[in-house]
Amino acid sequence: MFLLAAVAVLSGCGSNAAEPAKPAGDKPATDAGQSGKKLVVGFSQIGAESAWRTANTNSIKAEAEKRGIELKFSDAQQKQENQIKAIRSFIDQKVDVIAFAPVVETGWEPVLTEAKKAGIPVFVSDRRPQVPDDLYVTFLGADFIKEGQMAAEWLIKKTGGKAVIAELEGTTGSAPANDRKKGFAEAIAKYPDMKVVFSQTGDFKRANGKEVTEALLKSPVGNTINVIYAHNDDMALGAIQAIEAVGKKPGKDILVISIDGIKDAFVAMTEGKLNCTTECNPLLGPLLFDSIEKFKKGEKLEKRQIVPDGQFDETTAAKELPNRKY
Ligand code: GZL
Repeated sequence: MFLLAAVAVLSGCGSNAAEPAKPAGDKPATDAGQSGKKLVVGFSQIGAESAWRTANTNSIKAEAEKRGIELKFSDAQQKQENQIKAIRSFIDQKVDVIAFAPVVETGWEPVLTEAKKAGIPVFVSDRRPQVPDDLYVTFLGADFIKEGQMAAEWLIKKTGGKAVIAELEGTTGSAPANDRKKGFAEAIAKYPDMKVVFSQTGDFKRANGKEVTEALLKSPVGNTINVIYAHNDDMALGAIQAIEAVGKKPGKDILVISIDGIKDAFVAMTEGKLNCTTECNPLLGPLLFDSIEKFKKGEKLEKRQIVPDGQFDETTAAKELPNRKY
């Protein structure tokens, strides 16, 4: 099973993700019960905070459509209480499967216990919830600690291990913010001349990334930094606008590195304004629905399915840009 899961994960990675396996004979996916009725999946999405999230939503909706699955989709506008309400509504509607991307790590045990008691399997997409693993079937998504390490390793090479860094953190309490911070900090810990002197959340949003950086550059510490490490491209792109507004050159006076790999980041790298992005693949639709269909057929799934990461920088962006799908 591991090999199958690995193949599924690898084929779902990067911008030229292999076409997902179609259900046999193009019949719509059913609940795999005797009824033959359409499979009904309730999906609680975090929101629409970034271009990554939009690509993730599009992938999930398109894949459900392709497989003839009835998708009940809820956008929580980044509020946990809205996700909990949506999951409770899916339980009341007796959907076949619940899937969700937890906006933050904690606070999920009660509602996932209700889903378990209702006999509805739960699939976790993108971000980790801190719950006992008998409350969900599988968790599929990237390794965010590794992404933080990869960003740091690129920076160590670029700067020779000497940098004064401002960090734009993702949503407070979210797994990607916690882990990207941890992975980056662990990797630079071995370099005494690499210091994070400022760290503040921009909530994964472009406008917030700009506002936080504007305030930073007006502060005394703002004049000491020569690197901005943003937990996602949207905040990095906002920071780039703020750097330009004070007459400095992003990518040169202040290096800018981030994570996601959205198309706008590749454009910024070709313009010399962004130096590196570590790719975190949002196209999770195929793997999510492959996993659900395997589960409904009684196949065993790995509890953790890691979607591999890539990395692109100012030297490789132009060649890759035409391939970017989101
Ligand atoms: C990462 C995902 C993060 C992205 C952001 O898998 O949860 O949320 O890095 C998005 O762009 O808002």
